[in-house]
Amino acid sequence: MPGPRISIILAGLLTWLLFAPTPSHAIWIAGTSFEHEALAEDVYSNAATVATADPAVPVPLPNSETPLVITNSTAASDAAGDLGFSAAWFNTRNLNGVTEGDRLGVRQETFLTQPYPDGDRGYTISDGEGLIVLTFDPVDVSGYADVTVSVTAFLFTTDYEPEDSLVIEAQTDAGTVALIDTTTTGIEGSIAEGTFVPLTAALPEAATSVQVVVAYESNLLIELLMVDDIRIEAGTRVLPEPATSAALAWLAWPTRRRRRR
Ligand SMILES: [Ca+2]
Ligand SMILES: [Ca+2]
Ligand SMILES: [Ca+2]
Ligand SMILES: [Ca+2]
Repeated sequence: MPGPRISIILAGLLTWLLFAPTPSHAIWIAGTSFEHEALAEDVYSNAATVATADPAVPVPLPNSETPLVITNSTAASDAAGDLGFSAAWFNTRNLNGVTEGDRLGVRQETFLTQPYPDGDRGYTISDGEGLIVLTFDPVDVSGYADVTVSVTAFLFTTDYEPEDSLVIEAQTDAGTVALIDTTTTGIEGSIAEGTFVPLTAALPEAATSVQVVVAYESNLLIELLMVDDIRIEAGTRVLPEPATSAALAWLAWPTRRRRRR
């Protein structure tokens, strides 16, 4: 049995090894790459996305019978270990939004000349003729430090007007951070077009929950957005796992026992 001083040194060393920041080996918390949803060679229509809709009221975009996956329930996503998501449309332009068959939801776009950043499918949003908001399930990040949110985005190469915008943000209980926000700058010049661009933001250290939101305002089929490889990761686990606690307790045990004498 090691002496008390050795025990303390060993415990300290083990603690440092376990809790030292490991930026090159991020700890996976949650995410999705849309690889477990069904694929359909079809387009999506929703008769409620019309020019007369109240701009302040979101129009939910449920799955179609095709089946095109626009929204995935938490339960269905949990089965695959993925993050769930849901989509809604807002009438921001007094146009008929996704009434005519648009590319939307989990898709495998065959026009791509480069691979998806992960797997062989992603989430496409195009020709919304209004604002489409894709919201991912909330994630508990308490017990982690140096938490980051990453989303990889692809915008088809075209001329975006100032009214078009892309906002991807991480909404936390300690504030919202943007991975990208083109609402004041416009899309042109704010992000490379025609390629997958990884976007990352660090969460406030006080955040204990986070929700990733993608909001895309556009009006043409060619103004096509894809997102993929959604990741919520940590640099450090703050709370020790039970096995770790047991190991530390064992190393400290001789010290405690001697003190009690
Ligand atoms: Ca993917
Ligand atoms: Ca449309
Ligand atoms: Ca452009
Ligand atoms: Ca446009």
